[in-house]
Amino acid sequence: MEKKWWKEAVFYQIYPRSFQDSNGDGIGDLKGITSRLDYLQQLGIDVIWLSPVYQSPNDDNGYDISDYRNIMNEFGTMADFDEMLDAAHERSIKIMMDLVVNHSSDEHSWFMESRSSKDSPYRDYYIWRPSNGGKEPNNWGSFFGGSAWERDQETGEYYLHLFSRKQPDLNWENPKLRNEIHEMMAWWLDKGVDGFRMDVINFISKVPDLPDGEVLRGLTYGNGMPFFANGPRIHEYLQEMNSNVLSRYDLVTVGEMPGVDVEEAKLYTGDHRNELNMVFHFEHVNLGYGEYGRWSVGEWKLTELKTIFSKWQYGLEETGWNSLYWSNHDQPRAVSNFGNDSEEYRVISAKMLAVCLHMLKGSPYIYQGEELGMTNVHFEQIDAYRDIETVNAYRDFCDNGLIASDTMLSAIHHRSRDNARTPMQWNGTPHGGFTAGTPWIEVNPNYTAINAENVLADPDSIFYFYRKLIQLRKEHEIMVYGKYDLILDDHEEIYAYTRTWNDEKWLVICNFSDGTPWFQFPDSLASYTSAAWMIGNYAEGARNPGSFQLQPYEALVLSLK
Ligand code: TEU
Ligand code: CA
Repeated sequence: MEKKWWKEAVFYQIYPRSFQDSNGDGIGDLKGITSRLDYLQQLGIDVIWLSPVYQSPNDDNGYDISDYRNIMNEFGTMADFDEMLDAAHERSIKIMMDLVVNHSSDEHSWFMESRSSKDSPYRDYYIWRPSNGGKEPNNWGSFFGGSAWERDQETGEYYLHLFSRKQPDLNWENPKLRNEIHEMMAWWLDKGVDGFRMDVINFISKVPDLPDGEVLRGLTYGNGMPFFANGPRIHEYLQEMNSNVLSRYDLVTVGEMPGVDVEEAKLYTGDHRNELNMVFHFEHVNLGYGEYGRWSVGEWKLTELKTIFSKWQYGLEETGWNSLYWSNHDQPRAVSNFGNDSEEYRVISAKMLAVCLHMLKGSPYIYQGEELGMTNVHFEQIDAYRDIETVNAYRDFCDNGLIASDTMLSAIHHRSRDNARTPMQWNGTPHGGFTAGTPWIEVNPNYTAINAENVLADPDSIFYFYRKLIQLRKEHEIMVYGKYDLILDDHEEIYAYTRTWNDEKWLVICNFSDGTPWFQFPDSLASYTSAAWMIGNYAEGARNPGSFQLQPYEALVLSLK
């Protein structure tokens, strides 16, 4: 197993729109981020993954890019970006950019050229098809509702958009387009950025004849996933990108990949594959999804979570590398989704989740506010929501009666992407200190209790607990490189595993319940006679190997001898 800086690093995701506003317009910006770098340095993170800051009409908050080489007006200027990059580097913090190249904005000059005529030299930068007897070219639905095709008036043909109609898919079959993307990436890397998180990068190769997808009961549109997720030329495109651009720099890459499985991930991240360093898979965040995906909220079992994580841990043991995350800007808050956000258990369960994730083998990602234990928001009115996916889904599912509106609102409380997008809660002043103006989306009303100022003043806080975990990672190679082994596979409350590195063995025990189950050393660990405490979310103290009772949401790590 090769040692790499990005395996040892801890990542922190910033969603710039919601991080820190510096000029009172209610929208987070680059100067705001720069002003908070000391805070991040104090936390101890190594790399910032910056959600998109490029020029964009913001149909999907920057995931619709109209100019890849300019900064979004609302976020500031290129000079502000350069200043932020330098200020981060001065603090030994790297910047990983979001790269959104499955699609652009319909306001990108390429698309405006492309739609202008069938003979445009840019026509083939996008995916155009004639109508199918007056209808869309195929039955695919878009992720944000409706058909994945839009008829364009100029030429009467349809263009493909897997996301909103303002996010036309780029045509990677065209070598000229691929070359443009490579040059743009090199331009940013030459500027000094340290890597890319690649948005839905496993969608860029489509099965060329674009066959119809299966239509689920009650739905209007078909599922195109089998024809564009991990498509026929995906590995060729990534290897080409690697040889033309990535291999020329010391950088980190992570591909966001809905629908990826561990076998595919071995190909994407395998040691001699020359593709990417890591992927983001969706298996654990899709737990409890039902008939209508995230809008059907079901139960999940701890054994399911353990099975998923273990499959990925063992699967990428010999080759490749895992990314580890509980949440991001598309997911509910970690503590609300996987822990317990009640007043009684919020802090303790947030710390337990931190232990569970950071002790796994892979590179951990912290989503902004996770270090405060920020929770889901429960807006009472649909009008308070801003996210295009949430707003469209409410319309689509409620208008035709597939889901009753109060059931839908409750699903939104559990699963809306806006749970992650309410502003960072910096202090107890109005709007949580995020802005002096009116925020683009309301702050979670619990900001008076849950905020950065409070956690910084409390030595026992979630913030300092994360800091300790990050510190521990710097001091103990076992946390990065140690082999993972699951124990107590069938336990429904406790997730326990060991890490092994040379002659060291660590035992990680996490109680995912509010009960007080007994932990019983398995036979495989019977030869160990002492257990030194490394970290835990209850009082410090060695444990005697054998059996002991856990507190609600207790997590502890023991070094066995
Ligand atoms: O997300 C891709 C994706 O498939 C989902 O996570 C998406 O958020 C949606 O919930 C599907 O139901 C990426 C970005 O992370 C997301 O913010 C963008 O909206 C999307 O791609 C399009 O660029
Ligand atoms: Ca601003």
